[in-house]
Amino acid sequence: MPSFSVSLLLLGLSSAASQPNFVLLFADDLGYGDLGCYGHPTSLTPNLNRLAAGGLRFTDFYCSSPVCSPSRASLLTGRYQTRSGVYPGVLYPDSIGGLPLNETTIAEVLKPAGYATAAVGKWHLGYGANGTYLPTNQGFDQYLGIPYSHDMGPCKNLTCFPPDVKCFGQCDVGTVTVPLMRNKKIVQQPVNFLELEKAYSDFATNFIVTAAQKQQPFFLYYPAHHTHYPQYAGTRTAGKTLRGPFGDALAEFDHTVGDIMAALEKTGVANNTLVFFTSDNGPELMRMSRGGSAGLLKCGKGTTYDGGMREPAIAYWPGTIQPGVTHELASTLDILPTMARLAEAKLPSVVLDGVDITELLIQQGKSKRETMMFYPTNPSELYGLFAVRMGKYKAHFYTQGATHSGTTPDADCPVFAVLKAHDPPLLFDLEMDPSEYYPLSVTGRPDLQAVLEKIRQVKAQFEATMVFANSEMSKGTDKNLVPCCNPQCSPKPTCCSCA
Ligand code: CSN
Ligand code: MG
Repeated sequence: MPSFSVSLLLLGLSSAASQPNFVLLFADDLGYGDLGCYGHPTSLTPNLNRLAAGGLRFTDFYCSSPVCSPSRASLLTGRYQTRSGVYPGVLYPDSIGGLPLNETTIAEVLKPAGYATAAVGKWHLGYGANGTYLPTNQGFDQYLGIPYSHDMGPCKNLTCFPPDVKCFGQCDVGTVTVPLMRNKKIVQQPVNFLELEKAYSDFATNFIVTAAQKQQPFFLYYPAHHTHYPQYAGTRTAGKTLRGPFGDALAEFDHTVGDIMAALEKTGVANNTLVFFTSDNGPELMRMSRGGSAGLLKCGKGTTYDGGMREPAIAYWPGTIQPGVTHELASTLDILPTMARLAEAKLPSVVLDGVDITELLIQQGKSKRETMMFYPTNPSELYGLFAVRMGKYKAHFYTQGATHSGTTPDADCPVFAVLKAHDPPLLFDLEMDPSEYYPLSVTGRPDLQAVLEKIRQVKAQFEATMVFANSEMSKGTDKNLVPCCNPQCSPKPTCCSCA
């Protein structure tokens, strides 16, 4: 469909809009500097590069948390994690809590509008008693995947390249091996990681082909395990890149992106599909060269510096989104309201933190987002926001390093950089200083004093209306909840192993 007609339809000049399909690609622990199209010299990401060249590439796109589960909760609900209670830290295989079922996910927004929905890959929004929190209870018709991080098990079958070399670092040896679920059923335990990506790719292709044949609009959510620790890759990409295990894992993810694009093109729906790519949080610098890269941004995973939360992002929709680069501010929080608008679906009647960025996507317009709020991995009402970005300025009220950001030469990043309050806040101009190296002095600068004053106002306003939900993580854990393919067996967890 030519872009002008879509624009006209969106402006309400015709009622015959055909609902677009959505493919949401979500990498894990992939940083701002990890893709070829964001400047990495040795990453091999031809398919993502192709999406970037033919689509809109964001330079100032943020996720809502520097760790996984809260970031995913925000992506799927359009709300900060403090509202849903998916904090602090992340969920584990034996966690009692999860993304509360009364939260409305993108899938639950799109289903009533007629969409087929599927999730494939890493869920990490809870398992719970009898699989209460699995994707099929959160608006997804179908699911194939591992319900949490793949290091949350003893790393069986997780041979890294070269095949006789052990994965780098420790996995969780005291719990069950990692299960592969189809909907709510365990179909493999332990997972065969070397064939996993192919299974995901086939699942995604089948889902697209089936929906296209039925002429039903669809939403495919693909949260990848790549490029989370420990890195692994199947035979198609193991040893094939210049970047070692991280590069091979990233190339395998990119291969699946290529398979999904091929399915969209073969079924003739590519021009009616918005493909959106981003990542859940910054790179795990503690893994050194086997972790990701934040590029020129400061620190990484676990911190509220930009390296922890600013992410590569690409929106691709041939004929509708013009190729280009945008410096407008946008966030994972904005995806739900934007997809709802494009699908003409009803928004949930709750407080949303996301804004509709349709005009930014299809008319090279401005973003409605003016601020981005930064909560640490353990948000609390006592401390509140750690940082606020407003326009090109970012003010840090608190800073703190993180275990996940260890090992780089920057002393502000590792866990040894203890919690520090800043009054006045550390102020950076991210356009002139994206690395957050040079705090601005406001002395004798009434213009900057006014900026700080405005940021304080915006922060106070936001915090006055933020209602913290009870923490899901504080519900604790129960060993009996871990996924087991052989539920009555003993002794657990070792007996939870099936062919
Ligand atoms: S995460 O990675 O799930 O992608 O955020 O696999 O924060 O303690 C994070 N953590 C295990 C992890 C533990 C993970 C943590
Ligand atoms: Mg992650």
